[in-house]
Amino acid sequence: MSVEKSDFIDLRSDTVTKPTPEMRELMAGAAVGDDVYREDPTVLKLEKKAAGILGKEAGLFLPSGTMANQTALLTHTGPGQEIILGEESHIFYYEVGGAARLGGLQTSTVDDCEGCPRPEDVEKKIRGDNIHYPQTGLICLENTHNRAGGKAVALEKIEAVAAVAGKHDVPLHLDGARIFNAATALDISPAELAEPVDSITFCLSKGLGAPVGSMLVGSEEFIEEALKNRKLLGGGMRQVGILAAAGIEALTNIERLDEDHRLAEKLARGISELEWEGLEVVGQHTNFVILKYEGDGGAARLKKELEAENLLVNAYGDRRLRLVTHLDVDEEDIEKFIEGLDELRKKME
Ligand code: TLP
Repeated sequence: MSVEKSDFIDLRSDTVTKPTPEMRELMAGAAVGDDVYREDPTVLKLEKKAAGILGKEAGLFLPSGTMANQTALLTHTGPGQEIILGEESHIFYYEVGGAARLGGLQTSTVDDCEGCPRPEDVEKKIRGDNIHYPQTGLICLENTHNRAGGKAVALEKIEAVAAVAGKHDVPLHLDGARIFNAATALDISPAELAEPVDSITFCLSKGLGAPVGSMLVGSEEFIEEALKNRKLLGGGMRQVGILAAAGIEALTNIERLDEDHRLAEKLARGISELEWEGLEVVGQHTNFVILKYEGDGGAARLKKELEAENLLVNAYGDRRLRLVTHLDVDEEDIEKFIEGLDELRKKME
C-alpha cells in the first residue's frame, strides 16, 4: 500500500494530513470492543496515554476538537451561566455558537489578540453576587492560539489567568488543539504547560497526523461526567479502537513538531526575500505563517491565483492569509511553494 504525493502543496491547515501506510496497518490490526460499554482496549489505552502526557488523571477520546471543547463546556457549566473567553478564540469564533446552542451559555469576551487575555481583563469580567447577574461558570484559554497566528502562550501567562480563576473559584479550560506545538516552541513539557488548568482538549488530527480524533483530559471525576456529555452530543462511538490506534501512533509525532516549525520559519524567510511589494509576512509562530496582501482583490484573490498554481492556502480575513506546515510537507515542498509564489509575483506585479 502506498500513499501518493499529491500534485498540490496544501498549506491550508495541518488538518489535511493523510494517514501513512504504517498507521493504516495499525488501524486495521487494532483490538476493539464497544466503547460505549467502555470495552475498547485501544481507546482505553489511548485515553490513559493522553492523560499521562498531560499530567492529568483521566482522558476521553472524541471525534473532533469542536466536540471535545463543547463537551468540556457542558461538563464545567450549567445553562444560564456565563463563560469568559477570548474574542478571537476558536470556541467563540469557530464553533457555530455551540456554547449558546448546546450549553445555554452566555459568552463574555476579552481581548486575546496577543494570544492570551490579560488577567486583569478576565478578573473584571467575573460576576459578583448580584440578583441581576448570571453566574460565571468557566474561563477558557487557547494554546497555541489559532487566530493570533499560531502563537504559543507562555506558562507564566496561563498561570496568571489561573491565579484569577482560583481566587474566584471558577474552573479553567484550555483549548490545546495544538498544545504540543506550544510545548515544543516553549521548550517545556506538555504536562508543565497544562498544569495550571483544570481541563485540556487537544487534537490528534492536526500536526500529529491522525485522520480523526481529539482528546479531553482532566480529573477522574470530570472525565466521568464528560462521558455522559459526550454521549449527549452523539459522540459515544462503538468499535472505535481502529481510530484510537491511529491516535496512539500519532502521539509519536509529538517529537517531530520542531521540524514543522523549522519549515514554517524557512517559508517565512523565503517569502520575505521575494520582496513582493504589497505582500508581507506579518507573523510566524510555531507551524503558522501569516501573510498580509495589499494588492487588488485582497486575500481572496491571492488565494485563488495560488490555487491555479496548485498552491493551497487559507484566507484569514480580507487581507491576511494563513499558511500552515505539517507532516505531509517537506523541505522540497516549501522550496517549490516559494518558487511558485515568485512565478506568480512576476505575473501579478
Ligand atoms: N481549527 C481548524 C478550523 O476549524 C479553523 C483549522 O484549520 O485551524 N481549537 C482550535 C484552536 C482549532 O484550531 C480547531 C480547528 C479546533 C479547536 C477544532 O478542531 P476540529 O476541527 O477537530 O473540530
